[in-house]
Amino acid sequence: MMGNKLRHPLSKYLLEDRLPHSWCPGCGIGIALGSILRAIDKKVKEGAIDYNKLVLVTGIGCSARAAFYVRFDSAHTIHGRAIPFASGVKLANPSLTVLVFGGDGDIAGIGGNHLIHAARRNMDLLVFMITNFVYAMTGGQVAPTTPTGLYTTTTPKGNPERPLNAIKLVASQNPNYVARASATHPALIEQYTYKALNMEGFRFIEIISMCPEVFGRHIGFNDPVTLYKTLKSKSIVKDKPSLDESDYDWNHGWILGEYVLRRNPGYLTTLRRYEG
Ligand SMILES: Cc1ncc(C[n+]2csc(CCOP(=O)(O)OP(=O)(O)O)c2C)c(N)n1
Repeated sequence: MMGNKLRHPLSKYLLEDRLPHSWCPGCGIGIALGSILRAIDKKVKEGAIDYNKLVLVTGIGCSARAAFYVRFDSAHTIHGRAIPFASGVKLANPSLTVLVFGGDGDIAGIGGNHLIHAARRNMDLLVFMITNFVYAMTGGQVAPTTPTGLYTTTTPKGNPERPLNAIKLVASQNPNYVARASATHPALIEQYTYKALNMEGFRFIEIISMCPEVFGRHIGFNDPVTLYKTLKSKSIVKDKPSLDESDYDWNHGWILGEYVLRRNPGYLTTLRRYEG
């Protein structure tokens, strides 16, 4: 039994009996989740959100396992379908704060169609997409986000495709908030989450993340620290970047920042107007 003094500051939000978690040493998913939980904790302490009304919905993948570890309502659904499941939760009980957390394959690959339409509807969800550039859980296959030219287990001669820019894709619809953060910059994840938590409408935060095992190791990084430092050096923070600056490639890296901030009515507000 641990005394209160030794409890982790985020214990309230984590099912500690499920630990240790399944993420590899050096993986960025835990850093991302920790930063999100710190932002939630601030909001809960300020009385801006109700801890008892938090819901986390995930699909399938390493990132999606976050649903196993949080100590509030969560649903671990099927691959690519976290957004429609979460939309149903929000529509059934609009008083809930509904979060979606998933990998780039889950959210923008198999679930890409749902991503577009939830953004188009300005559905009242906060979606976090972990971009680790591969399908990690299944062994490092090419993902829609894999930078051109990189080795993956299914592109042994290099990825011939250009990566999907989820920032531009989501922004082209009707979302209220679009930002890109990185597990190499946890304070930014916390800051953007804090800002987006109480907004209505569709909010999308892409989080670039380290997968040392089936991404880093496969492209020649022998230890997680070197991969971390490399991703950090490729992450440029910018104040109000333009959407044209959101394209990325492995050589030039990527711009972190807030790409879209609007205060349009969310889906539920719009729906109520139609229902009179
Ligand atoms: C319908 C369906 N297709 C394929 C799979 C196999 N599968 C499980 S996890 C996964 C990849 C997950 O990758 P990503 O969403 O990027 O998450 P990560 O593991 O990188 O966090 C795949 C293809 C599945 N479970 N269900």
